[in-house]
Amino acid sequence: MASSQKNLSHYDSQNVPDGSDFSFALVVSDWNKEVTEALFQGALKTLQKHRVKNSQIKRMNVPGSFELIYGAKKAQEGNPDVVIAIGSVIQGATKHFDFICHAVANGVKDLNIQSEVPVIFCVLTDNSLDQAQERSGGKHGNKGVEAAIAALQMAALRKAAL
Ligand code: DLZ
Repeated sequence: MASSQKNLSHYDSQNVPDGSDFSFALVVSDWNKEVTEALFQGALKTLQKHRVKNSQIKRMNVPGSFELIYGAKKAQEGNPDVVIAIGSVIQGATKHFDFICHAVANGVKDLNIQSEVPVIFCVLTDNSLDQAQERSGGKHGNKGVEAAIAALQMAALRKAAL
């Protein structure tokens, strides 16, 4: 179902791994700051709610979503359990949108292949600021919350015995 039809941030807390032994690095893009800050706050509060210690949450800012790739790579070097890359790309009049969206999605995909530290893709790719606001604390929830849940699940998966 398309996210336009429901709030994707509803989840069952009982099924989320306890975060008290995990560490996270959140890399936040400055472009469309109002949106990325709301995504960051959603992720931060969700990690805290699931008992991640403040001392185990690091934040790093980068200028734009394109720089999330380098920022996330740098964050992986600190060996947190999981990195969350947070950005908001909004369609403009040119093809810039497509290039940035593809680059950051592929860059994050490559980092997941190359490193043991998973990187969660918390990058909104919207047609308008309204759409971005609806997904960063508006009627369709907050993608930052969903990213934090995914990060907790990946941290638990990483530590699980196979
Ligand atoms: C240049 C640019 C444009 C036009 N739009 C966005 C955007 O909507 N969201 C975003 O995160 N970044 C944007 N940027 C900046 C690029 O991501 C990048 O920071 C610059 O091209 C410098 O490498």
